Amino acid sequence: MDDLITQEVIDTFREDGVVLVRQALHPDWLMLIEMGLARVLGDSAVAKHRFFAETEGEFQETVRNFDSAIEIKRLLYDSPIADMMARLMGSDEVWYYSDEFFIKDDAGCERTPWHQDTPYFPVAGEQLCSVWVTLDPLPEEDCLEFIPGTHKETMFDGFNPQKPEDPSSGFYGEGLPILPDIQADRQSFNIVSWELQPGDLIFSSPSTIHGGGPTGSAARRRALAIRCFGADVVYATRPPSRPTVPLTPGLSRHLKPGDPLRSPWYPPLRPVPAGEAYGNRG
Ligand SMILES: O=C(O)CCC(=O)C(=O)O
Repeated sequence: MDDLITQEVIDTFREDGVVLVRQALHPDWLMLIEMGLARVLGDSAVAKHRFFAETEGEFQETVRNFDSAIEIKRLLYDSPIADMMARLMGSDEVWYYSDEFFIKDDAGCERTPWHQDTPYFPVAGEQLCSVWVTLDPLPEEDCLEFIPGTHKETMFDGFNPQKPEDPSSGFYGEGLPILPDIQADRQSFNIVSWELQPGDLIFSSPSTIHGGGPTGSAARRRALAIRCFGADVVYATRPPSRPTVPLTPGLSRHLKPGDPLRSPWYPPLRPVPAGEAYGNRG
């Protein structure tokens, strides 16, 4: 793992808030993700959120698959993903925050609007890390796109998932500035993206501004994002008009702003708890 997460990769992650590591995931782990995706798609109890539901460009998202798919849970305990995140964040301890499938399973699916993730999360701190992996080969224009360096700048309001075509309405509609219309003025921003193969991993800060490519030339774009945090992350509030994402009822009854983000909603991944480790099963 040290040969993949080199000091140069760590420096880029911290400076730019995004870094690509090619062929970092063995096909076994891709198979596990594919099995997890099949399980959540076939499970009628798992809520599927549909974006752009009224248009041909509809795509689906499912969040916190860790709870409903054993494959995603095993991926997080058994694969090197959490170890890579530990190195990138500089934290020996790693907690799970959330995971999300983004399923664009046809040509003509829309873009995921430009946004940051941290406005939706009740968190503050530096040791935050997301990873994004595609199960399908993607041309550069269909990849997840990023604006490096923006993790150190303003936190903007998110887009409203019920109105993704209108980013100007905001998620909370109060308390945070509205993101500029990046898509309408792309040439004014330093946008980066890559041609990708399954197994390539994009690590980013959830505060880095990003937006998801459509399915133009690639008819299929099935991606998994995982978000984790390290020891310096604390509970923080967000504007009260909407709950944070994913829903965590009761969290605010137990934590006050500035408390370390410790709760059963966020299980520890590293060090691997004894009951989840290979070789410790009695
Ligand atoms: O894959 C996409 O289109 C969106 C991904 C995303 O927004 C994320 O991983 O936070």
